[in-house]
Amino acid sequence: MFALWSCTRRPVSCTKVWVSLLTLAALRTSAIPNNEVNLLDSRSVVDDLGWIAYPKNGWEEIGEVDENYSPIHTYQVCKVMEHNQNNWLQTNWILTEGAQRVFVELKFTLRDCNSLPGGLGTCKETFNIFYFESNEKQERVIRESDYVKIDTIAADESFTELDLGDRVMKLNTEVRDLGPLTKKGFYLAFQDVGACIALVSVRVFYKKCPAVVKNLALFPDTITGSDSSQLLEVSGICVNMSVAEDLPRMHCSAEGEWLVPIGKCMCQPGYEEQNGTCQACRPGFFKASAQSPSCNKCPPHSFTRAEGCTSCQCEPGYYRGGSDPDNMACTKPPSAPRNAISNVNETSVLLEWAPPAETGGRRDISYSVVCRKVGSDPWRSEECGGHVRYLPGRTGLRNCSVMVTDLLAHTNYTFEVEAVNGVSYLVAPVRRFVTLNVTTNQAAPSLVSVVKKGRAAKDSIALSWKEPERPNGIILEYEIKYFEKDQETSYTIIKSKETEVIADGLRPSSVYVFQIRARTSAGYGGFSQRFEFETSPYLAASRDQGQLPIVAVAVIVGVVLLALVTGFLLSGRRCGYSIAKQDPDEEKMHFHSGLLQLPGVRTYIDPHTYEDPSQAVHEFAKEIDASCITIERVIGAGEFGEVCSGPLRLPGKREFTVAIKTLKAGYTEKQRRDFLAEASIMGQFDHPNIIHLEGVVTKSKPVMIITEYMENGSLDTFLKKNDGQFTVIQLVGMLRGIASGMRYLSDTGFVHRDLAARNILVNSNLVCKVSDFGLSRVLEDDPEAAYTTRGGKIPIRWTAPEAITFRKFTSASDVWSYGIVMWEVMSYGERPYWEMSNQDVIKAVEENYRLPGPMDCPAVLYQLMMDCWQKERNSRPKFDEIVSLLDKLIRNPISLKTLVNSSDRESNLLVEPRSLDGPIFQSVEDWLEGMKMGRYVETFVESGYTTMELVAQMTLDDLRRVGVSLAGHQKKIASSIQEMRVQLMNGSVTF
Ligand code: ACK
Repeated sequence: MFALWSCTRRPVSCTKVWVSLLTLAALRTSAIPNNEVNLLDSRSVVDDLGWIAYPKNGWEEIGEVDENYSPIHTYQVCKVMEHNQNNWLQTNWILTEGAQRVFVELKFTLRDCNSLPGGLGTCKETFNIFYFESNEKQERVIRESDYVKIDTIAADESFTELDLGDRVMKLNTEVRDLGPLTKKGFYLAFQDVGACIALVSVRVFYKKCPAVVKNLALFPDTITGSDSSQLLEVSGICVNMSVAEDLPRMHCSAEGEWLVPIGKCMCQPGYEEQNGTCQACRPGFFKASAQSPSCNKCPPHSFTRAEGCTSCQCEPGYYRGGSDPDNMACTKPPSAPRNAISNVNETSVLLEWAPPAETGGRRDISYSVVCRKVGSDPWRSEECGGHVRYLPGRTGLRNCSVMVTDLLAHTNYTFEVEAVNGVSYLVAPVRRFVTLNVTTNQAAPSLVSVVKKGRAAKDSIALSWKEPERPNGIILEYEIKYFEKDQETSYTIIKSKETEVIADGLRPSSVYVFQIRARTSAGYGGFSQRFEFETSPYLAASRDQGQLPIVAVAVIVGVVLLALVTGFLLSGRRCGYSIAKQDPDEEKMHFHSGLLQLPGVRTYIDPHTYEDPSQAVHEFAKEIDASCITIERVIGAGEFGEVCSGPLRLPGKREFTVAIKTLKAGYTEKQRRDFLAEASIMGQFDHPNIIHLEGVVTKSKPVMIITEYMENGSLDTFLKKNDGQFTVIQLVGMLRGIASGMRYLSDTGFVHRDLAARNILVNSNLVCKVSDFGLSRVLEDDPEAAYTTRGGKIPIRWTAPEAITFRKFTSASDVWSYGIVMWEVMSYGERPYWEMSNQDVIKAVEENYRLPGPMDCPAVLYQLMMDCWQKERNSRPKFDEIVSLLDKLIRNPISLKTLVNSSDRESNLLVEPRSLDGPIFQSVEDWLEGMKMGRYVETFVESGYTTMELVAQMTLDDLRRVGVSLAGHQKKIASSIQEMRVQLMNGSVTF
């Protein structure tokens, strides 16, 4: 503590002003903010301030030192006892340095007038502050009138004698601003009018926004504006190696603060920001654009070696596509597509393939297809041309498939499927493709489009139509489907070889819907659009029309009867679907809910047609409680799991052994469905030569199919094990059983598709039963089934050529397979075509070569095999004919005595087909006696039927005429004649 000011000379008017050391210390240490620039600071002046006081006895400069002995300049005045005080203190010229608004910070102490004894009348507690602007230093004292008043300053805190005693100093700080200043400098003046003041410090400063780098832009020191609310807009300058994205700007407020930054600078490509500067990217890093915030590591298969790179270079063998971003890895073209397969459907082909093994690191793989037509010279091919259509397109294919349509029928094509990606064009001309060779089939006919209504009666409508625009072959027949409008579930189909037909049996005044389709050897075309025609009203019928039905009925009855007899004699079919032949060229069938309506014939129902397959299982298979079954032994492995055997104990029934097919754990829903589909199919059959289904276990796990147990397992293995052990009659008996089972299947409309000795089971009595219905329609489970060029899986060696080539699976193709089974049986399980490849088998069969007769095979049996292998499927015998023939052979074992010529069974050589000499029927007498019909010998001879040649031509009427009146005898003799005709036709008998 020390005396700042003592006025000992004038003890009454003077007052001692004490300033606490603490306060002085605060004065010294208070730092100046960085946005203030001092123009004057009385505290920092070492020498006298040299301000002018007038009158001279007014303000007085008093120099003191603080505790650090640093000088402190104060101006004091304290003429409180005297009247009319007007003491001025003028500062030196203060340069504005360009500031238009400056601040004056005053620190002062002021004596409380109340604390002064007797001085109250004149004592003041304020003083005034003025300024005067000038561009140069004034050599004179400025006139009072020249000053501009800034303010009257009052003390917030004044002090008293008591305060002094308490040693408490009250320092006031007041800040005033002045402006707008327009001149180079100015003077300040303090006017005292009778107060007791000590001006401890005067600081004059202006405010600025200090230089700053913001958003990579440098904003320089900026003096604030003249107005307290003014915002100065300042443009920044981009730092080194940076560029302005949007001109950077900031606003300098009157308080010296930067506000509202707009725009920014960004480091140039190859540079990144670090602490407000732009630094070059290191080797191995890059920055492609100013917009990227920082350098990035080079993406895979690329590099940089220098600093400041804007992109990375691809490693050798890798490329960057035109539109690939710089941060994407360098990539390669893809390898060729894999596993291409084709599926020919007439003149269309579906090409499918798997994506390439090597995608080159890209996802933009697309495929294109090149189609070439192969002519007679396989080395020369031509592009397919514009008529070929590609769905969805030829190039730019995103999926691994394309449908190519409108190809030429019976033509060889080569398809190249190429995989390309976004860098393939950089590596041209290297092409990576997979090739497919395809031969088209014949196309089905196009749609019948013109259908005309002819004469309409009350119960019939005559129709005629035009041949389809593109028959694509010879039209074999038309199928006319019709039904009463809104009664679609019950419809009729007429087959006709003509382009006109009369649909009869209709109801009067009713609208019927007609659809027609054509068939060629390639199959059916699509149905035409629907045509609606109406029958005439009943009453409107004319007399002629009215009589017509009677005539028609008479004619039809006649025709039907005739057709029945002729059909019986000619076709020999037991359960065909033909119920009435109106015309030799017409065939009529009625359907209800998709099923052919024939009394006494059960039609097989495909379980796949059920929306809910489990419904099919329970409709055709009995649910068995798992507790009734004991699995004792594993007997083999099926596609879906193990095949076991064990006893089945059904309540109230004797225990017996069954075969148990299990569905292995972890199956998918589809596998379960497919597995149970076998039961749904098997459950529909009831025949001694079809494996019998006992039931299914679906309510517990494992899911099981329970069938009868066949002690000798599958036929092929059984025969191999027992090579040469059976008599011919035993073998024929086995074949008869299989044929009988197949006859039953074909009668129900079921096509097996995988008939082979491995799918026949044999029981302890050598009874053979057809099995394996599970996936026999898709053949996925047969190890013999191989993929064809059309994509389907087919057991080539057992399958008829038309089924291999255009998937024409019919009972006739089953007959072909049956011929192969015969061969397997007669050769004791030999592999058909031995070790020939599937391709060679297809080729050989196509060239009309056939398997040779097995060793010791009766000629008649080999002839039957050869008949089963007729190229023309309609020429093959039907299963009922086969059964009859085998029955005959069993009854007449002598016929089996003639064996195949050794020339026909040269081992490992296929033979060209030719007719074999079969057994000879010697006389009509022998023949009739043979079937215990000897009583008719005489009548036959009397009627002129003296030779078997003549007998073979007899009709049912002829039989009646010669006196065979009993229906049973008629049937017996007629069926024998029919059998004879078949044998004559296939050459197994001669006269
Ligand atoms: O040749 P296998 O003994 O006869 O071997 C196969 C195996 O299971 C896989 O299918 C045998 N197998 C299949 N079903 C039956 C059945 N109902 N009775 C006896 N064995 C059967 C077949």
